[in-house]
Amino acid sequence: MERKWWHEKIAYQIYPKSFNDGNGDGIGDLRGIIEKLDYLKELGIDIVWISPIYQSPFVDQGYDISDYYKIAPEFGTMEEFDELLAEAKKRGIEIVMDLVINHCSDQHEWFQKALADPYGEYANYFYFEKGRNGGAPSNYRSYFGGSVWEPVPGTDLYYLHLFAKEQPDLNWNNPKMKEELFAMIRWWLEKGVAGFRIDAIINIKKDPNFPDFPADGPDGLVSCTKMVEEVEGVGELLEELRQKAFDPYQAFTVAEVFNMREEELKEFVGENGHFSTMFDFSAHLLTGGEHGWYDAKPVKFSEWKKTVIESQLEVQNVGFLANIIENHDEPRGASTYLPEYAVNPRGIKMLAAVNILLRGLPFLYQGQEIGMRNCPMDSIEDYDDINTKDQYRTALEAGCTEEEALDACIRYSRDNARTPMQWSHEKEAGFTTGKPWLKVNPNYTEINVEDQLKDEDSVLHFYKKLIALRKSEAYRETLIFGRFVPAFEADEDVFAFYRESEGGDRVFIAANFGKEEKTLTLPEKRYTVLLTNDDSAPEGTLSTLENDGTLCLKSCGAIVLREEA
Ligand code: TEU
Ligand code: CA
Repeated sequence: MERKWWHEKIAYQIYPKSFNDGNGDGIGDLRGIIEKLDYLKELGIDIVWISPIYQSPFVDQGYDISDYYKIAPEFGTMEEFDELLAEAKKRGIEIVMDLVINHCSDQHEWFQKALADPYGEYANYFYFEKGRNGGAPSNYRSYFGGSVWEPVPGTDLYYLHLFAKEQPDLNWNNPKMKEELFAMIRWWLEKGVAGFRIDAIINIKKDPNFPDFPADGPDGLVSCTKMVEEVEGVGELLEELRQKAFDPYQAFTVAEVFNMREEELKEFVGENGHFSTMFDFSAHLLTGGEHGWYDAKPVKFSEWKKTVIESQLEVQNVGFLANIIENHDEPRGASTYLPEYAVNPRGIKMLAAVNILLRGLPFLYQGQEIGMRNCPMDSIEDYDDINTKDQYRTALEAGCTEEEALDACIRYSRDNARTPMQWSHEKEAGFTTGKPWLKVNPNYTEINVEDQLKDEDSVLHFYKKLIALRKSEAYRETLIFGRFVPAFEADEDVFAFYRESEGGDRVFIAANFGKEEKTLTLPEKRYTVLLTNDDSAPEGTLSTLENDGTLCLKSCGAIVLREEA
């Protein structure tokens, strides 16, 4: 595998609305991000992906862009953005923008022009299609519920939206539209951003015949993913995107791809693939229910482990994926992937050790580094997210009580990850001096950056140590580029693996997700403890490890060992 600058980095996702409010209006902003660059640097972050900051009506929190060339006034000005870029560069931090090009906002000039002239040039920037049999052109359900087709007023046409009706899909069969997008992408790269996180990109290829498929729900519709999965040829579009927009600047790209065919992995992230990397969503896919959040089951440790291991083994022969335990679309990792008895600092450190030391590019999501948890809301009114409102409705329609429907949102809402970052135990968690746009998790008095900075044993310090270990001169070769080799796979409570460099250096990582103490017998060698979340075994000692290689791990214990030659 050819080595790239970004392989050795640690990335961090900022959800700007909830990160840090610089002017007291209750909404996070660019000034707020600039203020925290030193904090990120100190943590060991090299790449920052910022969720959309473009001008937007915020129907889907900025994933509905009304002007790709403007900064949303809620977040600041273009001058502030330039300042952010410069300040980040000074600290050796690269900025990655969010690229939302499957759709734009219905307030975008293109769509407004299309509505004004539904048979004109701009209508062809979108999918304006004739209805069939007195109804919509096809029976697809949008990601946010209801038909993907919305009538174009004053015509017998419908326009396509795979997401909300305020997010019309852009027509990638239109060369002119594509050139406008490519030019926009180059404009941002010219400014000095390192690259993009690419939103929902697999959806850009449509079957122009929009065939119906058998319904898969009581609404008589079928998930639009069906068409996305069936249609051929997305690769050609992605290649064109890469060659015309990213390659001239050697941009770093990390794609959000669901519904990829297995055999396409190489084409997507292999040598000369469409993208630098993609998120590994294999674990996330375990969290969904068949019909919605209401019928989703808690993730079982055994399944999660199996999934992560399979993905690691598959990818290492092909490329380098981006590893996450949470993002702005998912509930908090600590609340999702840990058994209840492990949702505490010790268990969260265990999860961190396993996640950060996997092969791949770690992406932390804001607040993960202090172990932020899901935030239960008291009623559906307290939620802001469009997806949550749809899932609540879906649950009720499926016969759930209001309490059950709310319960599903409490477990799976995207707002779980969108509550304001907890900076301190001051009012509103130090996020704002005003009234925050979304409720602050009441646990901020216990879980916040300021307190954790003062506590050497905190989750935050543990993350710092993990990151530092990964980057250290002595272990980087093994922990970044080394192979992933699973160990003790048959033990149903243990997640353990080696990272193995080409030169034969080995680091062993073991975590006991079980409730009971575990004893593992390692090959008879000498070992050095590099890191542990076990307070009784200070770093550099061998106190949990006997001379005969017997390793004792308490419940939620995690240890990183170097195997001596
Ligand atoms: O998400 C794309 C996507 O596939 C979503 O359906 C995702 O599975 C869903 O949010 C899970 O509940 C991206 C963005 O990450 C998301 O925030 C946007 O809402 C969406 O695109 C539309 O731009
Ligand atoms: Ca603000």
